[in-house]
Amino acid sequence: MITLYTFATPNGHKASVLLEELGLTYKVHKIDVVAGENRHPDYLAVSPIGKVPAVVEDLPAGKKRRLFGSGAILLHYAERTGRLLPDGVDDRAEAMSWFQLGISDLGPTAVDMFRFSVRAPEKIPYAIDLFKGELVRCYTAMEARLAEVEYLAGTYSIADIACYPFIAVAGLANPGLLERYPNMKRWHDAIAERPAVKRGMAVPDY
Ligand SMILES: N[C@@H](CCC(=O)N[C@@H](CS)C(=O)NCC(=O)O)C(=O)O
Repeated sequence: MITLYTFATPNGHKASVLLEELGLTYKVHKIDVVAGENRHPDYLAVSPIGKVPAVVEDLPAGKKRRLFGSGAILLHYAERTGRLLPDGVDDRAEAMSWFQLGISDLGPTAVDMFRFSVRAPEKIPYAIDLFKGELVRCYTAMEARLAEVEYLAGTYSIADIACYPFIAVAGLANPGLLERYPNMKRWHDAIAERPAVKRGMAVPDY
């Protein structure tokens, strides 16, 4: 059995969308990061950095396998199932590049933008402008790519799952944003309609 430790956040949703897309059976253990449950020693044994998502999988003979971080979870299950990643060195290289844009650029930049523009007690224009500019770089790159192909890696893959939840939340928080990026909007709307994505984006259901 797979246990997904998660909360209703874009990084958590990457993992639940993936598990739904792959049709894997899993149970959900909600970790309330607002209440600080992610810093409890029991959870730090699962995710040493104390962030969601993480996964623990029961193996034969009482063994367990843990994975923490959305990137590790997406890659692990895509590789193990042989799904949601294109075949062929060139196509896979392109997929990895967009996957990493989601994991290393879009996600952390969006989180920092939220911290500095919403959470910070003192608003620092330099930081807000910096992260806004970095987000625009991500959106501009995705828009140009999606003007050429249907999905980031050509076919639907973990590259899309690595990016979609942060684009979805940005669209909700900034009405009119997606209209400025019509190809990204077309991509977003197509992914939003996927039944597995709808289920994954509703986890945890509290
Ligand atoms: N690199 C990690 C980042 C995970 C992350 O930042 N998770 C956030 C929720 S979206 C979190 O757990 N925040 C709690 C905290 O930072 O204390 C990933 O891709 O999963």
